[in-house]
Amino acid sequence: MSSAEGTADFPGGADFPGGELRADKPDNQAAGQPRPMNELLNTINDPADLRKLERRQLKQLADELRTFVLQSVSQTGGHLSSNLGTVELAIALHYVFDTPQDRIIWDVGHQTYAHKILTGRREAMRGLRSGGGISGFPRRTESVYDAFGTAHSSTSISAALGMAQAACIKGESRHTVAVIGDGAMSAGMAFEAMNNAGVSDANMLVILNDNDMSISPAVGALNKYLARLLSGSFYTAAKKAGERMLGNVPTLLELAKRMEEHAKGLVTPSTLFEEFGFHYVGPIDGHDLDALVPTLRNIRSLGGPQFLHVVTRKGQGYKLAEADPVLYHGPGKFNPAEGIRKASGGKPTYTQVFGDWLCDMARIDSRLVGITPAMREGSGLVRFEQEFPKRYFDVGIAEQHAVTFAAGLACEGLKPVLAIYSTFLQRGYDQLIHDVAIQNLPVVLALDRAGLVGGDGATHNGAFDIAYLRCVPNMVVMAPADENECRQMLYTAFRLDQPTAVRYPRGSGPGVAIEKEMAALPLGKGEVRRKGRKIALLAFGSMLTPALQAAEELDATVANMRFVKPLDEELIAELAKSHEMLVTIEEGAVMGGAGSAVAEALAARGITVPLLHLGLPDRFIDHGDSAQLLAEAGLDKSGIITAVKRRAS
Ligand SMILES: Cc1ncc(C[n+]2csc(CCOP(=O)(O)OP(=O)(O)O)c2C)c(N)n1
Repeated sequence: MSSAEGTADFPGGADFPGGELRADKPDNQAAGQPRPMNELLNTINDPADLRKLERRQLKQLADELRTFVLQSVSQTGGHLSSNLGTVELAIALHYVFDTPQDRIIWDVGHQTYAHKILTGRREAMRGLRSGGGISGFPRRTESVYDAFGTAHSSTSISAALGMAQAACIKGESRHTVAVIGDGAMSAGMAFEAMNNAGVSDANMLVILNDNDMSISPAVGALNKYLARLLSGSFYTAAKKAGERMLGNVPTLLELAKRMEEHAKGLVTPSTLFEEFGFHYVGPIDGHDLDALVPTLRNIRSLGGPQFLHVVTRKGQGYKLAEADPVLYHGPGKFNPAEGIRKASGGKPTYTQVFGDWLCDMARIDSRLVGITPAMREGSGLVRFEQEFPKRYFDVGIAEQHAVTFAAGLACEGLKPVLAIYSTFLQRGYDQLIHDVAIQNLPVVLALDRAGLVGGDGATHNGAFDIAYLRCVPNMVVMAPADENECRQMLYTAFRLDQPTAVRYPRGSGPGVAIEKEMAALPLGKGEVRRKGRKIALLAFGSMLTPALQAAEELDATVANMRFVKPLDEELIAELAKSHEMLVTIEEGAVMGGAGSAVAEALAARGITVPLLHLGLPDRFIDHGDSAQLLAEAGLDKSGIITAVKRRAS
């Protein structure tokens, strides 16, 4: 059993043979008597309750909590592997630190379910990620224990440093802790913060939660460095070097040798973080409460920037997730005893349409290279990596770098296709303007999750790309109305000699047959899909389907605009002349969006016509069911009809 709905980060759903629950046996359970369900967990309504427990009880609590997380996520969908990996860490942090007075900032925040459950949201987990329910990420408005709102990665160290410095300035004595994964640690922003924090005397602790995974296997030199830190041989060498250091007074020759070793980073495994000015402790087992609790207590008594390296395992305690943490990163609902089962049949998602196009195009044109900032699965690049490993680049969680890296490739005559979520391109905006657009480089941006994403909520909605892209000179921006148009637009984009974005929504489209044959669309041309009277609906991308439905009742003309930029100004002028009202409809922020572009075009030609702009309102849209959220925003058939009738009356 599985729902096709995974997290927005991840599609969810694939075949897996029968599963098995593996909660590690609690200590005293071996003796016989089964315990009441959630015996301890049910007594924890906030961390003060947790701090009343004896240390020896924490293991039982961890077992109960882990089982609760698994059961809960299997019923709501959400992030699983990462949350099974942070159970002990969440317990130890709230046990040792005086939360909420002390601040814990979770990076990304997708791994905070145990933290949520321990901080008064056990029952609320039932409504996780659904309309009106709690968020899948930390939210300051949701709980005082959520010290900082997150969902995009690698912000925790900066925020923690800000809070630690604020405490200093205000003369408040408290601890600030950032918990960051090895994937998130690979982003430039994390290092910018380390660079800043290391020379401060801020009392802050950075905990590196190292599970050797991003969503898919972690990539990059930092990852290799961390692996080296953990490798036995490196430790042995470092230990021996340390022993020699502590031995007899060294000769000059030995000193010179040690200096060389030190310069090479061979003497102490903590070189990198210590060179940044942090006091490094670790690595320790992040599932061993007997190691975590005393270590955190010790560190709590130290001043200045501290760095604790903990090693955890994604999916810990649930066999199937341990074996395939990628599959269980962000599943939909599933039966824990069976594991995730692929939802059979169904329409292809836009992500799949993109992935198939990429492979087909790569076969035709050897200049094509594919780039993902750590979203291989979510962006549909799994097959491309297998078929074209040398032309595939996972650059880590590094959107800024990804954009400029694409620019570099384009400078040398390659044709980079950057697969990136609309929301994450926000990170690479200056790079897009400064490195790609000013130099008019032919980079294709395959913008997935453009529009509302559902369960992941406001942080992940692709609401702003139309507005932030269309104002950039040299950009071409297209929005496909169906799957086949998506394929043809990607092809069109690839053939252009300038930066081009194709923005498509999460999930599947109307189910139009996909033509294998690729043909370029005329640049900046829309098409009339239905002829009606008085009212013309100008639909962009995904909004064509509800526009056509609404048009039946309104007897309206419907244009599939296809291009946000360049706009089909001729078509707009024509429709303005032949209709009494124009209605623009887009799945993007209405302010500065495609509708604004239409208004600007009309104004530039001195055409006045009653105009109605439908799109996402000027407020952040929370998590919930995508279709319902669209309806609430008035972007479904009945919303369009109501808005048009209201305006026309
Ligand atoms: C800026 C940004 N890019 C991409 C993502 C998508 N994303 C969510 S979790 C994740 C992996 C995080 O890996 P890590 O920090 O190691 O945490 P883990 O899940 O392994 O505990 C990614 C890439 C994101 N949230 N933010």
